[in-house]
Amino acid sequence: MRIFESNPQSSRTIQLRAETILNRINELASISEDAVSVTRTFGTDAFRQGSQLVQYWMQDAGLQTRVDAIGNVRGRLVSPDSRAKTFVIASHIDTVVNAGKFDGPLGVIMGIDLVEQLIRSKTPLPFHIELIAFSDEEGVRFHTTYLGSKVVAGSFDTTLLDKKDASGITLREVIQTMGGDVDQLKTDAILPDDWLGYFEIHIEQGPVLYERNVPVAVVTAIAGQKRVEITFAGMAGHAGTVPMDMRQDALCAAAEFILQVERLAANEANLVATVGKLNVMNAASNVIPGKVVCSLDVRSNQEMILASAYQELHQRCADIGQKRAVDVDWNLIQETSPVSCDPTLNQFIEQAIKENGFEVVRLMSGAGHDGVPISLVSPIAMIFVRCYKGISHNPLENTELSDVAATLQVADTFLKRLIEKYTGH
Ligand code: HGY
Ligand code: MN
Ligand code: MN
Repeated sequence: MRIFESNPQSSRTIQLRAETILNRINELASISEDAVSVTRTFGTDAFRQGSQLVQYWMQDAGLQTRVDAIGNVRGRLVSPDSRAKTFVIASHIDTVVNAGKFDGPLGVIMGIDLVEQLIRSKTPLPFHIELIAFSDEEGVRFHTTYLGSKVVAGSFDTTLLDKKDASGITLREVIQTMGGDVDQLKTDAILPDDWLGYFEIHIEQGPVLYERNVPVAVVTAIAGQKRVEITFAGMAGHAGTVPMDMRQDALCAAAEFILQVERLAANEANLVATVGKLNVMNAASNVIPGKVVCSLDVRSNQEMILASAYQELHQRCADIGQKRAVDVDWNLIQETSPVSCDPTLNQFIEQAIKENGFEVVRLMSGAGHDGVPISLVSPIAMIFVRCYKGISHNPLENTELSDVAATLQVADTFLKRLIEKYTGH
């Protein structure tokens, strides 16, 4: 049975598809919370505007769409077999602050294109396909990641509903403002028995493909991570009158800790650790900082290394606080274990990479992805796409047209082979 009638693989067609994808990337990137950067964080007006555009593209492709209670935009292509399982193709449309254009949207917009080809070719599907634009992978607003994919995976923690953002608005209020019903969160999950698999296309966000001059890679695993919020509480004081040996300087305590974080991670392979946020409360140049809040992000693809680094940093933080008479409040915000991608799905991806004449590169992901919570209920697979010097979470983030085209070829082949396998051909 011919899977694709019109040949989407012809280079002209592929080129046109890739151009459309890049145009849409730019169109979505033009929707932002501010005029100078790409920022669309969970539940903001810009986020909702972006979601509406993505939902329009999904509808235009011929999908039945809906927005679920957590704000995921979902498009469904049903199989003639009502008992079929569901294969999810997804990524996220929320961004970090001052983001690049590709982290998240590339996977969603390419997913729409891939499914549109299946619709156009009238391929009878042996499984349902659900395309999902997740609403909060980055966790910028509430400092908790994967809110959208946790709802779809059925692991959303409803105690988070009362979590407040920096302006004191709760997650519950944001969901309701977006028109969501928090009582729906449970029913928005895809049931464990209904999952066939999960597939995400995402920029590598690292330098390997750029250095090796290869357009795509298959992802073998996703690193585990722990995110902590740490409050250093010392004693605010007059910068001119308090002798140096009598100070309880919260910022110096934090600074000593931050350098210890860097030193520990720099000396341990398979470990990265970052302090990305630092807030000096009631800051003034002539005031000894009394209270400082910082973030800590620790990651490893090895559970043991992650756990021992976390313990070590926790202890060092307490020791610094004790030495400086600064109280330390250590608040673990979220943690995920390292997850493996599915070997069977990865074999299909590797086969598709070879069939299209590319070198097979296998990469572990240091970045977290929505496949992490999904991996608890479904086999997951990811394709990484080369990006400029591996730069991401930065406006310089970029992927070339030719790499989008190469990824389309590989992803088309991957889906074609998967459909053949489940159609029994
Ligand atoms: O932080 C990450 O790993 C991802 O960008 N959410
Ligand atoms: Mn991402
Ligand atoms: Mn990201």
